[in-house]
Amino acid sequence: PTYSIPLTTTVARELPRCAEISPLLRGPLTIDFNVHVNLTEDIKANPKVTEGGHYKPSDCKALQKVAIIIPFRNRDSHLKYWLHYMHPILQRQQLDYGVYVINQDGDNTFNRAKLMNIGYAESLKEYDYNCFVFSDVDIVIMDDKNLYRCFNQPRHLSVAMDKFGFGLPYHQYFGGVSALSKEQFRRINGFPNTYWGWGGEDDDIYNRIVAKGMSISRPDATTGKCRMIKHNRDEKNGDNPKRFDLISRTRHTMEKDGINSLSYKVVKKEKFPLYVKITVDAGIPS
Ligand code: UDH
Ligand code: NGS
Repeated sequence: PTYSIPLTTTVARELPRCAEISPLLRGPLTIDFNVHVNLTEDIKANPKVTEGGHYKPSDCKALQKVAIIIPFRNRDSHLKYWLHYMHPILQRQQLDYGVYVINQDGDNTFNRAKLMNIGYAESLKEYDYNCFVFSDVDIVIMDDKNLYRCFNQPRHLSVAMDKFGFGLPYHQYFGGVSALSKEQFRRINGFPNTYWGWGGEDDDIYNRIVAKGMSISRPDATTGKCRMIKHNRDEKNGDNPKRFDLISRTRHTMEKDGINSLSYKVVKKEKFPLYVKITVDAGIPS
């Protein structure tokens, strides 16, 4: 008998694991919010980012699958800068990542922590993420060695913000940008859903972490430098008068207020070239 031998064969080859520290990192960066940024140009400048703001290295297997979650409402001008600066950095960090902008629909009081819970839940419907970076839309790191990935302990990344004189405002501060592995997030029952308006939700998350016997991992204050876009107080995000009472009771409330009690409705899901925007009905203050 005669056999025909295929002329080409495709062998599925496993990529090598990416290096522990990416060789593409540059160190300190200039971040300037006065430069002109243009979304169309940024889309062109990031050709390897696929629809929905997803990227993974083509020459090595990323060490983690990272969902980047941005709580959002009416901050398009800030988002433009975030996308402009962060996409190139995240690619140099050799992450397998996706960007999720969780947009609170309507004009009820803002709820940052609940939006971050929603981002966790929604991103997991799309991909098998094992690390979640939660980032304010107005913060950009000044050193690409500050990695947007997860560590053995919950990670705080925005440890030296310009507005705090490049240091922490207080030792327990956990606001701005943070990263938790799926396991760490589940261990603390996610974030509280009950902080409506400004303040305290990040302190509640800190309390949850400590209550579960974990500690905070941080980069040093040089690597951890970052800039925040100056802005005025938003509408419908005034100081939450209940925040001090709430943070005094985290240990009692965290088991029933969190990812296990999360309820919301997706209003719209849009895939843009550099991010996914999920518009949600987060409910009304209780
Ligand atoms: N956010 C929105 N829209 C809002 C409110 C908050 O997108 O209407 C998101 C955004 O990602 C922001 C984050 O939630 O970065 C944190 O909210 P914030 O910016 O209100 O908190 P921050 O501490 O500012 O950055 C507090 C008010 C600053 C007033 C300064 C007056 N000089
Ligand atoms: C604390 C807030 C935090 C807030 C931090 C920094 O007082 O939520 O200030 O705020 N805690 C409480 O109010 C209980 S900032 O200077 O960025 O506006 O993150």
